[in-house]
Amino acid sequence: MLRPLPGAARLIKHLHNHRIPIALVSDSPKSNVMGKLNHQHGWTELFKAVLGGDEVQKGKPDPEIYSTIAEKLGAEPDGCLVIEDSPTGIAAGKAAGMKVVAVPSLRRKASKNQYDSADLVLSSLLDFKPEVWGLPAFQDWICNTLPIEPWYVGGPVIKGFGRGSKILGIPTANLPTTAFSSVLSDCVCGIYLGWAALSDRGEVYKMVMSVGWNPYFDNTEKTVEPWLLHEFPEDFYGEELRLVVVGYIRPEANFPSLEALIERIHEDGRIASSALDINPYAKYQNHPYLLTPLCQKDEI
Ligand code: ADP
Ligand code: RBF
Ligand code: MG
Repeated sequence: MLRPLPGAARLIKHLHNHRIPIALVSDSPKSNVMGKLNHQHGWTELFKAVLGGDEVQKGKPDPEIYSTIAEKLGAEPDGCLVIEDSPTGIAAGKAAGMKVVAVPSLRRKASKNQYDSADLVLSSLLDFKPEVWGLPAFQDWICNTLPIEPWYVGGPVIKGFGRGSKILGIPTANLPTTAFSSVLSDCVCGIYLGWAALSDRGEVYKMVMSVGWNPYFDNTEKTVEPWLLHEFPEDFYGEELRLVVVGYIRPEANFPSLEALIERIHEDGRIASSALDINPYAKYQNHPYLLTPLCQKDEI
């Protein structure tokens, strides 16, 4: 079964609750689209119209599919906002005279110029700000953070690029990405907050972490790099690290200087540190995943 993109359910429910008409457009035949939609509980009723590739003469990048859906919605093209992940879809939306927000697919390292004709490129739907487009703003951000469905990852701390402490003065305890490659490929690159534990020590720490390709260093691999907000007297390579990731802060970014990157990471640390004191985040501090010994992990 296909899983919706992070932030998709939140977005369509929000728009529906505010009575903003939404439609689904795809190059695939309508029957395929409906099949997929029916697998997402309660989604079919949220869309005012659905249009499949078999219902128009010309597919994307031709504007026909978007012009047709505007007619079905009884909307003027310049009053429509398209959210697209493909370059041909962006071209179709623009040719139809609509505003287009590009949200490139999660799995690839984005090569930006493919999306240049979009009005805005986002790294994920979590960064979509409806008020920019004259739509009602989300009300679910708390203390500059967005609560997410928690994810749980863990593994032995491995050697990273040897950069965190040396270049930034900020150590990040790298995890082996092979251990949870499916979680990793499904999650949005960005900066997150949560709780961390080194399972042999029986203590839980606040943490803030980056997930992704670190644009400033232009890595070739997607990594998970938590900075534990605690002073440790020594390294802890090889120890079992558990993370419960509870909220999102921002997309990964590039910075004009190393100092600007460092300053922003410290700001992320302050944001995480104060947000984690309150619910819905504080309650996860006691989650059993954090301190359960390895051999019992499968039973949670
Ligand atoms: P690497 O590139 O090998 O990850 P870093 O310079 O990022 O090296 O340092 C990370 C290491 O520093 C961790 O693996 C851990 O052993 C140690 N460390 C000490 N304090 C912390 C902390 N507060 N948060 C994360 N790692 C820490
Ligand atoms: N690297 C980037 O290139 N862009 C970022 O926006 C970014 N944000 C980070 C936020 C946090 C909280 C942390 C801990 C790291 C961040 N880094 C970012 C990653 C940093 O580049 C990484 O720690 C180094 O690559 C060292 O391995
Ligand atoms: Mg590191």
